[in-house]
Amino acid sequence: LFLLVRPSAPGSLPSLPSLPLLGSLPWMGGGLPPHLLFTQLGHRYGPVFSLLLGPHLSVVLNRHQEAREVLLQRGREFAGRPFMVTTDLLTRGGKDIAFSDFSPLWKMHRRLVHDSFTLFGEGSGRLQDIVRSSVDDLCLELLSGGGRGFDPSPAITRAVTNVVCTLVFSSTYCHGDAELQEVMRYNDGIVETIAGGGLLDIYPWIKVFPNRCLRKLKDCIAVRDRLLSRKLEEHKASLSDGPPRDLLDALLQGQGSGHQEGEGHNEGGGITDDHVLMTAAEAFGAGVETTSTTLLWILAFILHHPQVQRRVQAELDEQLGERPVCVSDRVRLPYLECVINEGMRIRPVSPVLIPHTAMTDSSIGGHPVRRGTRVLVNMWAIHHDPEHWDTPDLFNPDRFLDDRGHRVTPPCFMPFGAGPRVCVGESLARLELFLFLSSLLQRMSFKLPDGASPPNLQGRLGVVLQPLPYKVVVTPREGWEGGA
Ligand code: HEM
Ligand code: PLO
Repeated sequence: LFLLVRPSAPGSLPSLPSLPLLGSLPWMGGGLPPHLLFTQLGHRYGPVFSLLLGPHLSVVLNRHQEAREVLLQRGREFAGRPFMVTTDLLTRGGKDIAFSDFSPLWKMHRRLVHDSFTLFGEGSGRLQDIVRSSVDDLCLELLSGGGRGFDPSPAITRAVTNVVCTLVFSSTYCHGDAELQEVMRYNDGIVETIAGGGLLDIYPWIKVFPNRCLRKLKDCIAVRDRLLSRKLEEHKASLSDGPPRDLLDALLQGQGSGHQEGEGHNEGGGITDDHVLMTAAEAFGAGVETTSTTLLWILAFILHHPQVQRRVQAELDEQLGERPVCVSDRVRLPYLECVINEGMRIRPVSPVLIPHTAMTDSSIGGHPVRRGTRVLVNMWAIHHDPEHWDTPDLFNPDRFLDDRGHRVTPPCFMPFGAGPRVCVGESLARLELFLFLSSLLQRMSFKLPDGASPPNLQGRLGVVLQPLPYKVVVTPREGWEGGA
C-alpha cells in the first residue's frame, strides 16, 4: 500500500496520499461537504495543499493571499475550466460563460454578456422598475400570510424568477402561471441533479453508468431548451435595430454586430444561436439561484439578530421615510449594504467557486503547478479565516464599517470571485439584492413564529449553499398595512 501512495517531490505542495482510481478519496472521509472538508484538511496540511479528486490533480486554496494570486495576479493563467460531464450536457459542450474553457470566442462572448448586463443594469433604471413591480407582488403575497408562520422561500423564488424572466425575455407572470411553474420545475430539477456535493464532478464514470439522475437532468434540459428556443424564435421574428427590449434582444443584436469581429471570429465561428440560448439559460439559472438563496440567508440571520433588522429599518426611515427606494439611495443606506455583505461573507452561495484550471505550467505561492491542474478556491475558509476576521462565525455587519462609520471592503472578502472569471452578474446581483431587501424591510418586519426556534444556519450544499427551510411571521410596518 505504501508504494501506491504518491510521495511529494521536493518543493512541491503538501499533498494528501492517493490511490489509483480512487485518488485521495479514502483520506477524505467524514461525509463533510467539500468547503468544510477542505477547511479541516487545511488544519493538517497547511493553507495550500494538493489532492487527487478521482484522477484529477487539484490544488485547494484556503487563504486569501494565494486566492488573490491565482484569481488576480495570475488570473489569465488560471482562467481555464475543467471538463465536467453534467455541465457539458447543460451547456451543449461549453457554449456558455461559466463552464466554458478559456478561448478567444469565450472572451468575446463574455464581453457581449457583460455589455448587455450593463445596458440593463446600472445605467438604465430598467432593473429598478422591474424589481419594483415584482416587489409589490411579493409584499402582497408575504403579507397575506395573515400572521401565521410560513416558509418564505417559494414567494421569494417566484419574485426573483419573475425579475429574471423580464430581464432576459420580457415575460412577467402572475401567481400560478403555467409557464412560470414550468420554468421553476425544470430549474429545480437541474439544481437537484447537476451537483450533489458542489460543482466538483468527482466521479466522471457516471457517464459510463447512466442512472436516474442523468435521465432527469436530460429531461429537464429538454424542457428548458423547448421553452427557450420558442422565446428565441419569437425574439428573432420581432427584432429591430432600436433599443433592445431585453437581454435576448441585446445578445441577438450583438451577434450580428461589432462583437463578432476580432480574433474569435476566425477560430471555429462566432457567437451562434446555441451560444445565445445557453447564455439566456445561464443568466436565468445564475440569476435565480444565487439571488434568492442570498436573500433567504440574510432573512435567516435577521431572525437570529432582530436588532440588525431594527437598525436597517431605522436607517430606511431616516433616509427615505415612505418614499419608494431607488438605485441612487444605495449611498444613503450604508448599513444595509453592510448587512448584504455580511450575509455573503458568512454564507457564500458558491463556497468553493467554480473549479479553475491552470492553462500553462505556472506556480502558486512559489510552488510549481502543472498545466491542467484544477484549482479550488475555498472561499468559505477565506471568509472564516480567524487571522483576518474577528469571531468569524458571528453575524456582525459592523465589521464592514471602520471607526468613523465609513464602509470598508477587506481584501479577504470575495463572494463573487475576482479577476477574469469574476461573476459577470455582480453589479446586477448587488443592485437586485439592495432593491429587494430595502423594499421588503421598509414595508414589513420579519420575526419567528411564537415558540419556534430560530432557523438552522448550517446549510445544505447542492449547486449553491442553501439554508434549510424555515418559517417566518410577517407583519406590515406602520403605514404599509395595504402591502404595496
Ligand atoms: C460566476 C457568485 C449572481 C452570472 C460566479 C462565481 C461566483 C459567483 C463565486 C464564480 C467565480 C469563479 O469561478 O472564480 C455570485 C453571487 C451572486 C451571483 C454571490 C448573487 C448574490 C449572478 C447573477 C448572474 C450571474 C445575477 C447573471 C444574471 C454568473 C456567470 C458566471 C458567474 C455567467 C461565470 C463567469 C465566468 O466563468 O466567466 N458568480 N453570482 N451571477 N456568475 Fe455569479
Ligand atoms: C442553476 C440551475 C440552472 O438551471 C442552470 C444553472 C446555470 C448557471 C449556474 C447555476 C445553475 C448555479 C449557480 C452558478 C451558475 C453559474 C454561476 C453560479 C454555478 C446550475 C455560481 C454561484 O457560481
